[in-house]
Amino acid sequence: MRIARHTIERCLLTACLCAMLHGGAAAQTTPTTGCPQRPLSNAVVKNPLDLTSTNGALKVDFTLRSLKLPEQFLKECYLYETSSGPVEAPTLRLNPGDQLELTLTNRLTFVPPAPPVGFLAHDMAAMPAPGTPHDPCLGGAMVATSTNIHFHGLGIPPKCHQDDVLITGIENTDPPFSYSFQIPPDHPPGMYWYHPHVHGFTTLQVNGGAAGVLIVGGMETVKPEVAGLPERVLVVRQEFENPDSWLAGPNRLTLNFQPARYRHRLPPILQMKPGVKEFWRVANAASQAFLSLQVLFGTTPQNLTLVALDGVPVRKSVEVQSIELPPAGRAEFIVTGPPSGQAARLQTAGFDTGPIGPPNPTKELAEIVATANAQEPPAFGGGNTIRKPRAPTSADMPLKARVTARRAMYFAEAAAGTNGPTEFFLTLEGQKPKMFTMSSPPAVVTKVGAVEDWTIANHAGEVHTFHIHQIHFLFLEVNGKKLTNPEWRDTVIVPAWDGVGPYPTVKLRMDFRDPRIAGTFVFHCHILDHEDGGMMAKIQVNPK
Ligand SMILES: [Cu+2]
Repeated sequence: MRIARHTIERCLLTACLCAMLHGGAAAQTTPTTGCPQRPLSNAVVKNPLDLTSTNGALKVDFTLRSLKLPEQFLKECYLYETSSGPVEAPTLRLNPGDQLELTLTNRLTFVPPAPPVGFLAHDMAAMPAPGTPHDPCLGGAMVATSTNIHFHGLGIPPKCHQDDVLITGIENTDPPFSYSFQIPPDHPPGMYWYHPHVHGFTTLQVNGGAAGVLIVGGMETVKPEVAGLPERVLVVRQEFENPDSWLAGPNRLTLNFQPARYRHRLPPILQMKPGVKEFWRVANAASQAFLSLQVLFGTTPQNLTLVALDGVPVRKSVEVQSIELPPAGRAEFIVTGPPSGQAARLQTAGFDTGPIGPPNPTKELAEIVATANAQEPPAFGGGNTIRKPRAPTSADMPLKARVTARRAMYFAEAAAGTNGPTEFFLTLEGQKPKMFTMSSPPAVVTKVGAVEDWTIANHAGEVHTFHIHQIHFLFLEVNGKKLTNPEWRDTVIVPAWDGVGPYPTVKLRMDFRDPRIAGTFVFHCHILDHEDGGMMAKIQVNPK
């Protein structure tokens, strides 16, 4: 039996447990590798391909592949076949009430030369018995070539074939795997995203580019000011020179796969018509980078009209000059094109990640060029006759609801042994700090109908981000200070501890009232190397 080289390498790490697991499967198939060319530097930025539902349904076939050429960044790509060849990471557009049927064929081949920290501790528990026919709904090997999909932010059930990451493990030898779910008819309109969520390997796959956008239609019915504006979909990703990307190292940002200004590379070009408004929808699909988005004319930050955060329209659109987006955050806003001849740019103004946080400097994401014959993206929402989505209102917000439980938890880091690698923890007060493993028991047990206040502290000298699957929460307070306009979020920044003062905290109102979200799912830090490193916990929501 021929055993693939990566299997041998992995076996050296795992005392050949994985050879038993693979049962020779890796030797039987030679998955086709390859990803399409990504755009070159300094080109005009284009929206990803749109795949739009018709008659209440969207059917999509994806193949996930990888490619690593010498001296090039790793590619992990969601491929969609079109008549003119494969296209990477299209935007999925569905309306509330629509059904998504997505088939994923996993043909990943890339295995990094070194295992992620804590690999054995995390992943052995998920292995099926040797010789057992593989059922992706019973977990998998959870190796670098395993995968699954998380639909970040959607309020859908935590079930295999819908939005589960605890038992779903699709191997690169498995037949096509189907995801099938309904966007709830009362789902808010906005920008969501899909990405792999294989514990221990999420960083690698997302850094390789495996991420795309899902847009729930109807924003124009809630925010009429965006109707008819040219609509841009912008996805910021982060690539690391070292594909063992849980190790910090040189990295760059990309905008719709085009490198942002990096070393000698010139930035992408956003063409706009002078003085004309556009509707921008930006997803931060970086594994580690915090964005502080600004549009500058010369050196002057411009007003941006913020209409939605994390896929939910804000209650009142506001003018801002800077939008902070943690990894996984999304912002939707209106931008006015610069006057003709005016130098302008889209940048991230940098972010202070704390005394021990990684560098997160100012970076130019794109040069904005105002020209009368600009290549504008298509107008948004023209002639759309979807059923009216339910706009979130203050009545939906459990601001005055009876709080059924209060919980406190904290992010913490520690070196393993005296000089070992950093271990990452997310721990409920009163529980023992443990790195997450797939077999960890739920840290929180609650039931449908609960409305809980969670206070999340940061005991580490670097920023963390809190994300929970399946639900949104109301962002109520930072460091004990009430926010004047609490909004729905699914990912939130927990500031770094300065090593001297009290631990920074955020207070969130967790809304478990939706009966669709009964089940077991996860909450974690969305800095993906922290998540892979153990900064995650389970919650079990029992049916009412
Ligand atoms: Cu973190």
